[in-house]
Amino acid sequence: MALLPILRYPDPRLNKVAQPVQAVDARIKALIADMLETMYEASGIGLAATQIDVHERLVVIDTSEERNAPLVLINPEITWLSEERVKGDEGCLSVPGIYDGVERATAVKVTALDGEGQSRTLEAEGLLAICIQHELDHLKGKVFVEYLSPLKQGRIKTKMVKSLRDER
Ligand code: K1U
Ligand code: ZN
Repeated sequence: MALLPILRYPDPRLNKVAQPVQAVDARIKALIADMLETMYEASGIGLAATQIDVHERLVVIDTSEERNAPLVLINPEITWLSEERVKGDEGCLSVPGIYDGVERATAVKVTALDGEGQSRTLEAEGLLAICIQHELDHLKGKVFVEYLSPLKQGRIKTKMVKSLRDER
């Protein structure tokens, strides 16, 4: 297994649209293992393949307190979003240190393949529903800060570019 580098906003590769996974084969299974290791090491609750510069429809999630309930979604599609909405603070491993409010559906239904290539449907609410919407946005090339005002986006971009420069 390996830790994978996570792209940092405003890297334009975060805006690429992911393509469907063609086969759940040994390459995809190895990628899932690496993505889970990377997500746990970064203390995240989710990670989309886009964030590690792989533009295929694959996300890993674990919103459990115990960090022992990995969820793998391959070629996920949201089939239903609740009308009820909630605005809550989100973070992103690609935008470290930034938390801000985004309005999301409180519940979703999703279809996807699991890590063995089996077809699954899932109903989610609470943090899991929010995380699924956030991760599926990554697959569409959308980062959560792009829901914020142009003024906030500009400030966040400046802060991220500065902190990347300072790290180098
Ligand atoms: O996509 C990502 O970068 C992962 C992201 C997922 C996410 C967090 C919060 C709301 C929606 C989606 C994170 O894991 S951010 C980091 C984090 O540690 C965290 C933030 C809020 C709750 C729990 C964990
Ligand atoms: Zn994110």
